Amino acid sequence: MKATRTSQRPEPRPCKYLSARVSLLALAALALAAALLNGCGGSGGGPTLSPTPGPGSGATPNSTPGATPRPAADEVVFQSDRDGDFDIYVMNGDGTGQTRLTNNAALDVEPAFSRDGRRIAFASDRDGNNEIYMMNADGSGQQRLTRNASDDNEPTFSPDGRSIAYSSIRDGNSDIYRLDIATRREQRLTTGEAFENQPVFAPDGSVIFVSNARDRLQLFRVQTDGSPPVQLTDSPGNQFEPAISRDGRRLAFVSDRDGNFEIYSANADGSGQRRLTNNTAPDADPAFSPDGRRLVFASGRAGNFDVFVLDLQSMAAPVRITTSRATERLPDVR
Ligand SMILES: [Ca+2]
Ligand SMILES: [Ca+2]
Ligand SMILES: [Ca+2]
Ligand SMILES: [Ca+2]
Repeated sequence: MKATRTSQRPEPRPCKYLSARVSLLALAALALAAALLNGCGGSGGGPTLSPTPGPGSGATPNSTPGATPRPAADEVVFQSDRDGDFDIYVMNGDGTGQTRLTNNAALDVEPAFSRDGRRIAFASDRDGNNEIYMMNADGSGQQRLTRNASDDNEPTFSPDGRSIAYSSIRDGNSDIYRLDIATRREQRLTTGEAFENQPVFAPDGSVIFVSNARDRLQLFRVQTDGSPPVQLTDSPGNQFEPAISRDGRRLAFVSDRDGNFEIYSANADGSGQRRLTNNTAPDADPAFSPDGRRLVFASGRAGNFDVFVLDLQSMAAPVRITTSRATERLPDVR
């Protein structure tokens, strides 16, 4: 989620990470909204606190019978520019214990936990352009995984932790690639002239992503066996920033169909869409908790981007777990 963004602010670096993500949005004539979404050049939205989904909008992910629900204290990884440039941070699920994992003047963005929670993949331009990196969950052992002159962004671990999917503009427009971590062999998963980005690995090993192949942004799914992508949504407006629950049954994503960025849920095939947020500020970056009962996301509803937690069962008002006036975005949960 991220290449040369559409920021109108003078300082380019804090917004550069949004390149690939914003290039899609710009194509969709969403430059202004994208700027708001990115927290670049916009106020981040109004101060509304109304989370209120309408009746029937509560998503109730299926849970495994007999499974012990994880406590609310899942760990959340996110990106913040609170110390002057974007770095990766972690915190407890209630917002306590916020700790910086990367510490340099480069952009360190787009963190994603491995399924076992032991590693974090992220993108950084510390070596000159955006590359995919991996580190242990405590920030140690940082290593570069890609090495080329184009921007590589939006890493997501495969369910077995052996590969990472990501977006790259190395072939002229943004496409989805997969990297085998052990061999460093790379596989291109999408082709063609459309822009594909924002990949997330599903539990079955397929990859869900965003494409403008059908004019607007819609969600697609592609297998890694070379078969063509399957379109999941054909909805009004633009659909982007997908997330999938660990049982593979539920999607969450962002859509602008109702006039601003709201978070929606759907079944894995794109059916049964429901709006989960309803306010004038941008709501973005959804990620499911491991038990599927909560959604962590970023919202500008407090005047700048912060991380919030939404209980999908009670659908009570989301809880804000960061309070910095800086930009906190792209949370992931373990
Ligand atoms: Ca940094
Ligand atoms: Ca690169
Ligand atoms: Ca909103
Ligand atoms: Ca903030």
